[in-house]
Amino acid sequence: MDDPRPFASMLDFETGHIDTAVSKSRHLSDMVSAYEDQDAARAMVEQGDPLVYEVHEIEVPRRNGQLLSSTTVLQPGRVGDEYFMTKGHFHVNEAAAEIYVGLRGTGAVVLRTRDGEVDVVELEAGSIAYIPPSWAHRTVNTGEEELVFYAIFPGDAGYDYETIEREGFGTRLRAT
Ligand code: M6P
Ligand code: ZN
Repeated sequence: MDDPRPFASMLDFETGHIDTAVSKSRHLSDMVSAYEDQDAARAMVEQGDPLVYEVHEIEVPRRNGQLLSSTTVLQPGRVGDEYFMTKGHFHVNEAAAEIYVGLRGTGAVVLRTRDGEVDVVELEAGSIAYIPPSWAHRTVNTGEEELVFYAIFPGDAGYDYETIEREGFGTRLRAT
């Protein structure tokens, strides 16, 4: 991909849509193993396979020096008592940090290091959450409306999903 010319995109704070973005959807069938109660997840998949979240990304070259950004629209819902969440990932480039800006809804970012240290940071409209280098991150919607946030991260961050699929985050956010 060529270096882009300067440009501006339009972000709708309500829906999270970005006019220039490329979008992807994740349904529950894409992430059954992320939930503790996998029988409950499979039953929900059979009953219609709900949409869990969409990501709308402004595409730029995936290179050092570029900044990728995206909105995530995470649906409210639960699998058993565990709230809907994103898959979560480490960056392949361990030096790459990330910033989330909360636009709508209420939830949290769950983070962990490779050594298994865990942290949780609240995310709501107006929050600016800082994800330091080397911390895996997953967002969780603990509210009753969509959780919408904008993420900014280095073009060469990369996604390591496998470690989380194997080891999880070491903590789960549940309805009480
Ligand atoms: C945020 C950013 C994206 C990420 C998305 C969904 O928008 O961190 O890079 O893709 O959340 O999270 P995941 O990739 O873990 O499914
Ligand atoms: Zn990331």
